[in-house]
Amino acid sequence: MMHRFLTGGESHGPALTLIIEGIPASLPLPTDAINADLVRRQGGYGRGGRMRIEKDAVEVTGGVQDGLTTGGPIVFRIENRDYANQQKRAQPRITAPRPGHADLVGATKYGLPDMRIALERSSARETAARVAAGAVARALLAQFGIQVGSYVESVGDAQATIPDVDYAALQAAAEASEMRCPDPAATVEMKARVDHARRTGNTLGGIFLVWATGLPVGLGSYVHYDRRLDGQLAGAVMSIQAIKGVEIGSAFANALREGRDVHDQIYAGAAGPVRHTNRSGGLEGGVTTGEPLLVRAAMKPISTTINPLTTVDMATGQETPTTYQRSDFCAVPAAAVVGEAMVAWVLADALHAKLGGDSLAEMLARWPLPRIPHFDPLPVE
Ligand code: EPS
Repeated sequence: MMHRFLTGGESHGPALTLIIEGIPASLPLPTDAINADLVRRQGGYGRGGRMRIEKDAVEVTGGVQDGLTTGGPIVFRIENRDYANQQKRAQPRITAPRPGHADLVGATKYGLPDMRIALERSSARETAARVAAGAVARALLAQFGIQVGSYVESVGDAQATIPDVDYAALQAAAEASEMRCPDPAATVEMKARVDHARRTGNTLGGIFLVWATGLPVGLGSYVHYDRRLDGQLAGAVMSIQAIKGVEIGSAFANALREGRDVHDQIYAGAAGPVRHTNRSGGLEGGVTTGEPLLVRAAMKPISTTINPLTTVDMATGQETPTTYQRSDFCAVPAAAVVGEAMVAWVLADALHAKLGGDSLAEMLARWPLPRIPHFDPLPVE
């Protein structure tokens, strides 16, 4: 791995801190672009009261000078505006875990006297820092013409019909939708499902797709398990809070088909081999094919529900309904933006591993990469 990042901080602590290591020097890094992604993550129909309080933005405290990376660790601080309110609120001890959240496993694993301590760090608030890391990765990828975007395919059982248009057009439509869904009719249906969940004290999950275009052939490798890009992508996306399934291309549908109906056949085009399908999702042998990368993820419904679930109060040993403070009803649109960040992060690292270099100029000197292998023509007899 060329790049690393660590996040620190709690959901209702003073701030989130992000340290990024390994980004090449002299990369233009406008703070506005990072903050624009933070705003995108805060959006989406179905968010709870917290998003009306937060105004996420990075304070850059290291690794950037005059808008360019220095090669040193990049350090960001994202303020939690709710911290001030939290200081004034009484914080009763939590002893009854919410099923689906990290409350019970966290308190058991770390021997915590109060499940609130586990809740604070396991919270998806941490994804604000991940999106900032992803924005840095995105800035690096953009130098090479690589774009990353996302859209929501379903929320609950409301499913979009995605037209077969280019990804830039889908991105524009997704940005215009309150559900990050390029299908306007499905957006209406999804919002109705969220309204129903809100009315009935329930929550909803869904499925989103992250795409990347402009990729070279040859990111990742088949030579070791930990260099396979599909494994890295699945791990990175699965690590997002509430993500429980990841698929590359049409993997689950492919498993139901015969091989001749799955593999993306290779045809002779004017400028080299071409494919007319992309069921592999842009990866063969854990290596990018140069086709669009397609990563789909399933998010479970949020585990904090107004209408309670049954749990056990660990202080009394008695069954009890869960208690509710505040939460989102559906965060699939936000999760899609976090998915973009994690995919961008993995791709930027793989690109840097492929090209090498300590500065952007050193990386660009090795660009573009060949798109087809070189074979000497067969000797004429
Ligand atoms: C979260 C609970 C909610 C969400 C939060 C994740 O926060 P609160 O408990 O303050 O209402 O809004 O997400 C964010 C704060 C965010 O920035 O995405 C949880 O328990 O995971």
